[in-house]
Amino acid sequence: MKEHGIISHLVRAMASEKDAALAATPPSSEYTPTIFDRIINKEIPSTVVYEDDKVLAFRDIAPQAPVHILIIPKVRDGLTGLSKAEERHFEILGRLLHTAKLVAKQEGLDDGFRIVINDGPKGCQSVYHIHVHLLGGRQMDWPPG
Ligand code: TR5
Repeated sequence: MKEHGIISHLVRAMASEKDAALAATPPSSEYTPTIFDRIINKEIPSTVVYEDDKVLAFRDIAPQAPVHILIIPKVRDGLTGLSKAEERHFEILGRLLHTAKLVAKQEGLDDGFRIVINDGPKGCQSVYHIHVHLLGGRQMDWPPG
């Protein structure tokens, strides 16, 4: 990804989630890199809270709750979003959710937490590398906006 692309991406991350999602371009191919590739490769710093050979969990740059962590697969394998999930992804999808549970425990979210997976423009997705949002540390509302 070119530098100007990264900067505009960062600026979008600072805007509202909805604005960022509407400005985001779904990838032209399943191989189009995203900002998360650079975070995985440690080319861009992030606050990592959990890492193993398959997944990475790091703090969201624009937290929507006292605890806001993103859990992502290190290899995207076509999973730009949940809507692209196929049978070969069953294991990594389970791993993402299980990691969310582990990290919730690690963060002391014993009274509850929320998991969010945004998909596509109407689902407010702004980064096309599947990710699970783990939100906690405050009372959540229902329905979500
Ligand atoms: O909108 P969706 O569901 O696609 O979630 C993408 C999330 O990535 C948003 O909550 C953003 O705040 C978050 N984000 C975006 C960037 C970023 C990040 N979290 C940590 N570090 C980040 N860097 C360094 N750069 C971003 N552009």
